[in-house]
Amino acid sequence: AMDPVRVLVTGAAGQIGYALVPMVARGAMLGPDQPVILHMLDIPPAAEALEGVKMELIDAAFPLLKGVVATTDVVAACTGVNVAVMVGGFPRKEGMERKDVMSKNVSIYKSQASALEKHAAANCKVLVVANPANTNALILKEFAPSIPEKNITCLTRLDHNRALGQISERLKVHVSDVRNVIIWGNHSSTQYPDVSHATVKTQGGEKPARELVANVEWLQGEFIQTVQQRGAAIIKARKLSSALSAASSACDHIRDWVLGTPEGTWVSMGVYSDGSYNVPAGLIYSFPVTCRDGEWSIVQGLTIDEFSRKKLDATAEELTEEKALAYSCLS
Ligand code: NAX
Repeated sequence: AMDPVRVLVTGAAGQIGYALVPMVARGAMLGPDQPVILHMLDIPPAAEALEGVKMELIDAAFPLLKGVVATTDVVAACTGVNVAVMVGGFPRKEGMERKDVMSKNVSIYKSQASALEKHAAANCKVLVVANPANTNALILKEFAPSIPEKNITCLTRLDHNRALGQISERLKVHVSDVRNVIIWGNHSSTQYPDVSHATVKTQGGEKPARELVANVEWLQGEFIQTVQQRGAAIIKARKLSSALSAASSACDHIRDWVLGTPEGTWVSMGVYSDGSYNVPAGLIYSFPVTCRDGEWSIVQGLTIDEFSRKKLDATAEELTEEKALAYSCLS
């Protein structure tokens, strides 16, 4: 029998946490044969709700779930974890300055970085979901210098999946027949959903999505805006932000990272930039990646046209500003 993998979910008493923990316990993140032990962290005001989630996990009698740790103690939460999904954070409330929200999250991610560095299992893989996701991941990386930078990522898979969904709806094809869209940059409204290299499986073979859509205006306009603004559209409709789709995408992100991407398919992940595609090194930026043997690598050699170049640069610029703002919160 396989040893259980310990999966940390922070902010586990929140909306995304509530959707995510049963998915992990059912094997959607690490596969249908992989036993798991869930570590759930939240803050004291949410301790009772967190205990309720633990009760429900017990009541669901998941065969793969070998244990549950529900705690408000960061050290207990981080000890021995192999995968850490960081969903907890400080939300932006009405009337709050960007800098104030940043400053709260910088201090949370700084202290959780230290706890992970000291207590997580060697080679722990980290996924930051909480906003500002790219910059929280960057802070986590800076304050956990002994965790390899390859192990620290942020979630843009939800945006990636949203882009697949929009192409599938437009062409009336199944979403699993669409692949290789790209989300470049920040998980924010400056992200660039790019279909330049996307393909669609048809009866006549694989065709470029651009050719099938055959409407550059839509692809460069409404499509991009719909993906960029999808989070806001969900809030408007549900009066709550995306939760099940965020949880499902977090599972996709970790699953592909650990178990590998299918041959010929790439996915989008926020990773530490090495300067590929002339994106400034030292940002956590979303790139197209393939994964193998538990490691991601940035897909190289894609052509970037002038339209795309501007979009890649604009979202990089925003991330550079966010990085400066985060650093100004440290002093
Ligand atoms: P909720 O407010 O429902 O849940 C957040 C939970 O985190 C709460 O239970 C809160 O008590 C807890 N928390 C706060 N500070 C904490 C700390 N220091 N340690 C541990 N837990 C802490 O928000 P939810 O809708 O679940 O969203 C969570 C985060 O995901 C938000 O930051 C949100 O902006 C972000 N999102 C990111 C997405 C992405 O694609 N990267 C998409 C969905 C989502 O909007």
